[in-house]
Order: sequence, then C-alpha cells, then structure tokens
Amino acid sequence: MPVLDEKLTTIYDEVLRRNPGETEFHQAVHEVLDSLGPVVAKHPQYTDAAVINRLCEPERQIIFRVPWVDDKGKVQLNRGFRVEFNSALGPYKGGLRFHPSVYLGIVKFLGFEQIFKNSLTGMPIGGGKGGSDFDPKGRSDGEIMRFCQAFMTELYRHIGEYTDVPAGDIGVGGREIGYLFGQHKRITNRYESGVLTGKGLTWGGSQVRTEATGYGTVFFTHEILKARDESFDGRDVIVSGSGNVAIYAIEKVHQLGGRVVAASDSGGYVHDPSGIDLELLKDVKNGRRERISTYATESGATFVPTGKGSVWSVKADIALPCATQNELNGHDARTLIDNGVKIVAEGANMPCTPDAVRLFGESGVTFAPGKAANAGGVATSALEMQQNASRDSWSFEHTEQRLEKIMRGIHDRCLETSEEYGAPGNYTVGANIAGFIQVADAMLAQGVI
Ligand code: NDP
Ligand code: 2IT
Repeated sequence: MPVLDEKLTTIYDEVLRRNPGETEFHQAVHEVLDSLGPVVAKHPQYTDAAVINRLCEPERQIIFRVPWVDDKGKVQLNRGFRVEFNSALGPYKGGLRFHPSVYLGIVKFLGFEQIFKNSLTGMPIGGGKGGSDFDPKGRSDGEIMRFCQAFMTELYRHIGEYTDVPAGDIGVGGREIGYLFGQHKRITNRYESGVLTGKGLTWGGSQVRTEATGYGTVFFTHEILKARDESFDGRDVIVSGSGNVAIYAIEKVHQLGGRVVAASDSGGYVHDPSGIDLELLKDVKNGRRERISTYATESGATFVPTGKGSVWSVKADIALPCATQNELNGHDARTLIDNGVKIVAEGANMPCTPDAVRLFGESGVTFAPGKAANAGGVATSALEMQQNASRDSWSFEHTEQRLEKIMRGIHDRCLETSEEYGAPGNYTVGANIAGFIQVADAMLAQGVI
C-alpha cells in the first residue's frame, strides 16, 4: 500500500493498534487516508481537532447474541452487529448483511465507507452498518423469518427514524426487510415506517429502491462516458455477482444500449456473448432462488465453476464488480487491462484490492470507487425516508429522475474536487476528499463529542 504522510501515518498506526485483526477495516481506512494528504496540508484544523482520529472510532458498537430455532427444532446461535459509526450529518444509515463471513472487521469497514458515501449523496444521513454471520443459503422461508425475528428482538432497542435506519445488503433483500419490519412493529406496537428502508411498495417502500444501487452505478458510469463524448452503445460489459445490485446494473446497461456478456455468483460465472437474458436470470435468481449455473443450463451460455477460471478473464470494455469485497485483485486487473477494459466502476463495496486500483491508475483505466458509484442505493433509501416523513409516495419516473440527478451530482462533485486538489480525473481522490470535508466540517461545528 502507498506510504502516507507523517500525521496520517500516526493516525493509521493508532487504528491498527486499536483494532487488531480487522483487515478489511484497516484497508478501508488506509484507502481514505491515502487521499487526505493535500487536505491536512491545506486545513490544519482537521488534525488539530483530532477530527480524523474521531472519524476512525465508531460512536457506538453493538454486538449481540441471536438464538433461534431451525426447522428440526434445534437451537441455532448467531452473532448480530450494529456499528453506529458517525451521526454528524444525520441518523446512522446503512444496510444489514447476512453472510457467514461477517465479523466486526467487515461491519466496521462497511460502516466507515458508508460515512463518506452518505455524505457524497448530499442527503442528511450519517453512517452505520450491521449484520450477522447467519448463512441464509439452504434455509427455508420459515427459518429466515425466525432468524429475522430473533435479530430484531435485540436490534429494535437501538434503531429509529431519528436514531439509526437500517436497510438491506448482501443476504438481506425485500423478504428479510419485511420480516424485520413486522417484528419491529409487533414489539413496539408502533407503525414506524421510517425505521427501515427497502420496504415493500404497498407498506411504505419507495419506487426504485430495489433497482437503485444497480441503476445508480450504471448512471454514474454513463456520466463518465458522457464526459468523454461516449455512450454505452455497442459496449460489452462484465457484471460480477447476480444479486440485487448486479441484476439491476445489467437491466440499466441493456436499457442504455450496452451488452452484459458475463455475470457470476460464488459458484462460478456465465459467459453469454450475445448478452445476458435478464428475464431468465431474474427468474432463476429472484423467482426460484437457484444458482447461476442453472441459468447456463437453461440458456445455453457457458458456465465456468469457481476455481476453473475468473469472470474477469472475459473480454469487455467496461467492468462493474457487483458481488463483494476484494473480489478483483491485481492479477485480475492485469487481465482486464490486457483485454482492453477502459472503465471499472464499483457496484459492490471495496471489490477491488489496493493493487488492482493502483494498476488501473497506472494503465489509464478510469476507476470509480464504490462510495461514489454505488451511492444510489442509500440515496434512494433517503428518498424513501423523505416519503415516509411526509406520508407521501412518488411515481417510478419521478424517483428515477431524482436518482439520476443525484448520481450526476456525485459524479460532478468528485471530478471538481479531484481538480481542486491536484489530481484531475481521479475519482477516488475526489470522492474521498469531497465526502470527508462535509462530515469533518459538521464535526468541527458540533464540538468535541
Ligand atoms: P446480494 O446478496 O443480493 O447478492 C450478492 C451477490 O454477490 C450474489 O451473487 C453472491 O453470490 C455474490 N457474492 C457474495 N459474497 C460472495 C463471495 N464471498 N464470493 C463470491 N461471490 C459472492 O447482495 P447485493 O447485490 O445487495 O450486494 C452486492 C454488493 O453491493 C455488496 O458489496 C454490497 O455491500 C454492495 N451494495 C449493496 C447495496 C444494496 O442496496 N443492496 C448498496 C450499495 C452497495 P452467492 O449467492 O453465491 O453468495
Ligand atoms: O452499502 C450500501 O450503501 C447499502 N447496503 C445500502 C444502505 C441503505 O441504507 O440503503
């Protein structure tokens, strides 16, 4: 990883010391600090008031036991987390992840990223994240419901419209938000729509929230293309993953005239040179909840199992990693560069390793970091909160226009900030600095808390 300047090195060393073993959190912190050198040189008030040190320490971390009963009557045990990272700009806001890899270091990396992402949206939301090491794979609908109820039985005391507003992430979609909301309502005897986002459309959800992260990532990529007088027309695109973010990224690429030729899940990837058949993919993944290999069997596309090849070996102009952290390493980046990729935009959170990001920079590949490119999901969650607060609901068209405008705004702010701080066209520098300054100024104004 690149060397930080002296003041930032001291802060980073302290983060390492206080948070042993949390490698993903270290990585996320390093990536932000790496951009802040010119900011601390120009504005000593941020280091004088220990703003960066405070930003790296969550305001509150909650860890709890989640016991529940499986279909065989056996008691199962998981661990639940909610890290309320920063509330300078608004109530803590961020998703819940249910995946066996979840531990404190993952939740903290995601919560830390969320602070800057939420700041970039320009909406009044702080940063937080939560989840559990619960593995939903192979679990029945009844088991998912009982787990969600057990999880909310503790979480309810920590959340609220003005406190902390969770939503979905990996393993948490509309079904899980439904069970979580139901249990919150049952325990509190209050219909508090604003306590969760990603709700169903007939009970307080917003149009476009389901599509928002994928659509937003593609709108952001479209802005990059437009800035150089290009478009999606005739472009081949790789989208990794085949979950919520991936599916709606594919949909928007197709609507804008591009062609998605590959997608994946943890079991492998499919290569479909004529373009992914999205209706079939939605049916396999959302309807039947099956593996992407079933898509290949039914569509005639090629399926390559994990371990036998990588989705990043498919030739394309644009790559949108939409699965998980560190899914695209330096070796993958080299393959993409050799195959002529021009733009990489992160639909997932931190999917590219620091090596990969460095190689893209050195090779002239435009790289858009997740905290900017995937901010459309949480931005639309904030639009859902607005609708809940005013007991209103907007049309699909209106909400999508708002999302597109927000993504354009983030794009332009990243570019302008990158120029102001001497790194024109570097979206990582632009996103980190623009996101940071807004939160840091709010923290300074609110005193030492
Ligand atoms: P989903 O659970 O809907 O889909 C996740 C997809 O990624 C699945 O295809 C899954 O495959 C794959 N995946 C997950 N973990 C791994 C792994 N360890 N190795 C390989 N593949 C994996 O989640 P989302 O689409 O909601 O989230 C995807 C990414 O986008 C995450 O990084 C999330 O943090 C980020 N994000 C999500 C937002 C949202 O609104 N949902 C907003 C902003 C960012 P399999 O089914 O085989 O596990
Ligand atoms: O990573 C993310 O931005 C999300 N999972 C969405 C968070 C939200 O509150 O909508």
